[in-house]
Amino acid sequence: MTLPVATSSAANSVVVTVAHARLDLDLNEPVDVALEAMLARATFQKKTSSTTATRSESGAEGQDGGMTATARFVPVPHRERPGDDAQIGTARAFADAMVTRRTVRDFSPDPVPLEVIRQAVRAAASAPSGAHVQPWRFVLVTDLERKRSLREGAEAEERRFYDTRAGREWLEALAPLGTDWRKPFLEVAPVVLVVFEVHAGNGEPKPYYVKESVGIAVGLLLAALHTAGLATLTHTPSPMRWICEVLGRPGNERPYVVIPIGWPADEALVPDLVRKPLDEVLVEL
Ligand code: IYR
Repeated sequence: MTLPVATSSAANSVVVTVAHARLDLDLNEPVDVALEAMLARATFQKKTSSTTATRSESGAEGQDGGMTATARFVPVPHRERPGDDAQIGTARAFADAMVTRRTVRDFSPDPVPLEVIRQAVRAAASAPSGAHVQPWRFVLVTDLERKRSLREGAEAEERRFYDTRAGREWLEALAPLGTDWRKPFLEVAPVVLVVFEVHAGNGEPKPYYVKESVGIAVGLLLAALHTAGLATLTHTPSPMRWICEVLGRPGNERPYVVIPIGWPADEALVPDLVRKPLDEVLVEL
């Protein structure tokens, strides 16, 4: 049997279309691994072509009870299974690297390569999200005027917080961190990345588990930036609605966290905090 075959290629992949089945050959992989994965996908698609999953996506009544979307399923991207020792070593090295991360409040004004931030956002945006809606927006601010506006807005809110809203118990909990209403880092740090939750409206679909999804994305973001050698601070002035206006964001976007990014100032100090030991935070049943 002769099948109609067509190919096209981009920088890192070749797309092979065989009788309407699209197969991607990933040239980032060694050729034998890429070919094996492509053939596995071909077999998988053949096996599942008559049983492709469908699911109801809205309350609109149709013959099958609602609109249906067909998900295309592909095999899990191939990854070699490491041996136990190598795997434990990798996990330990990652943990060792992450425990060296400290929240920094005194930044140098030295610039950072913006491509590092873009790649960290790429990592963040790979996070899992409710119904895969990806309800996040990352706004990268380097413009001094905007950073100054962020500082002014935040300091106005923080004055109210420290003067009246926080209450004694909260202020006592914050005392070891040495924070106050002043937020010079919003102006001094070369980059301020503001992360927004994206809600329905303005052409965006209804998201699910927004805080969980954006929280996971921010975790990946902090890990990526730290791995790249940069210092970060998670800043959450409350309320944060005013930030939409300062940054010209639409009403369906809600500020989630403000992250100054840069190098620590030469004289920067951090509180000498101790992390809870593993046997306190991990319960094994
Ligand atoms: N948002 C204030 C207060 C603050 C609250 C918590 I919880 C912190 O862990 C740190 C600070 C501020 O940024 O100063």
